Amino acid sequence: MKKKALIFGITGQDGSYLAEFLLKKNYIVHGVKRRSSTINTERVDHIYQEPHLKKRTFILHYGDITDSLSVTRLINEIKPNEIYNLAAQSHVQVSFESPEYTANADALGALRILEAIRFNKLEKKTKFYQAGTSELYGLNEKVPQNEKTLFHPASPYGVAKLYAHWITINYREAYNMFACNGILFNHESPRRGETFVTQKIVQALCKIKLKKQKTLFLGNLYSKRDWGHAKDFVEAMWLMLQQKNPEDFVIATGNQTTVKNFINLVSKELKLKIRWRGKGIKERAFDEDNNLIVACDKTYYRPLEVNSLLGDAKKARKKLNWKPKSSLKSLIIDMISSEMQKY
Ligand code: NAP
Ligand code: F7E
Repeated sequence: MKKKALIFGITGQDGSYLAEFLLKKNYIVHGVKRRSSTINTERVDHIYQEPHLKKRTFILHYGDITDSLSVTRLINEIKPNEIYNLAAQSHVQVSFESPEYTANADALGALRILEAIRFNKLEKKTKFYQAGTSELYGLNEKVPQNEKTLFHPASPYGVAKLYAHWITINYREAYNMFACNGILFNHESPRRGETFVTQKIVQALCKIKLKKQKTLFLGNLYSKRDWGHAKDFVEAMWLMLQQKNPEDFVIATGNQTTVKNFINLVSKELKLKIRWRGKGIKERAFDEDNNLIVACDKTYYRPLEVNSLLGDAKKARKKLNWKPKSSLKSLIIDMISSEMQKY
């Protein structure tokens, strides 16, 4: 019998890669999409067209992680073997503007799924994956960060995800459920949302190269992130649910880069020669003809910044036999080539 997976957050970056991955593994994939006034299924629409995937079973349902009834009903109808909770208001800066909604979706969303598994008496059948985050480490800059590093979240997003992390452990310990947290460091791809910094930089510099945009405005250029490729990271989610026992795992590349260096790397790939001048919010980059290419804008600074994230994924390497396949350079090339194809 084919296994059934249910993905909350199927229309997002990770949801779309995970759906492709599970379909290739012969799962029946169910996904939950939200009602929206514009089409929000662009990241998964191709699944119906791709010859190697289209014969597989892929079903989308309407639902919302803030709506217990829809969550409970879907889990009851589908009775999945595996549930992946990737649904979230996932933008850290936006979480400062919409803290209550972020808590409702990102913290209580996990609880609603866990409780629905219990309510439907599926504790023995259904395994649960919770999309945890390196944002849990927040102000704890002791690097590299691993499963034992203390959490100190620095945003309403991070605090909401802390609740989701612990409620997942609580249901595992109290009800013996197969529930795991993946503590995933930043992962990007051509499908990354346009307001996250890597995609914003790639899209703007491609447009600047093609003379379709003049200047890219950003916030803090000096935060350091451990950026991997989303395609590699979704495999780790699945591997966690194939283990004998449920455990939590850090998933990361183990390499750290500043936002400024990411700009330099993208510029290099695009053969855009840029030179930096000034300091702090006045720091700017110019091209050879002295055109302003990058400038800082206080709109993009956060009330509190997470300065340094660097993951230690030794446990995943050892127990899941997982390691990233993509380098930062190949991630950047992938993102640039996908962006350039649009023109
Ligand atoms: P994403 O692209 O922002 O996708 C989020 C998904 O959640 C979308 O499908 C979105 O639907 C859905 N969603 C949001 N609110 C919802 C609600 N109320 N009900 C149902 N669905 C809802 O995020 P991602 O990068 O794929 O990340 C996936 C998960 O991993 C998220 O939980 C994120 O917090 C976490 N995470 C991400 C990273 C990373 O670097 N990417 C790292 C660590 C953890 P719409 O398409 O309709 O908006
Ligand atoms: O910011 C700085 C910003 O929004 C990265 C989410 O997937 O990963 C992501 O959260 C850094 C920050 O990602 C701009 O201040 C500068 O220091 O791309 P980001 P994030 O905040 O690290 C974690 C692991 C998640 O779990 C989240 O869901 O870049 N930065 N200038 C900027 N960031 C943005 N977005 N826009 C700027 O203009």
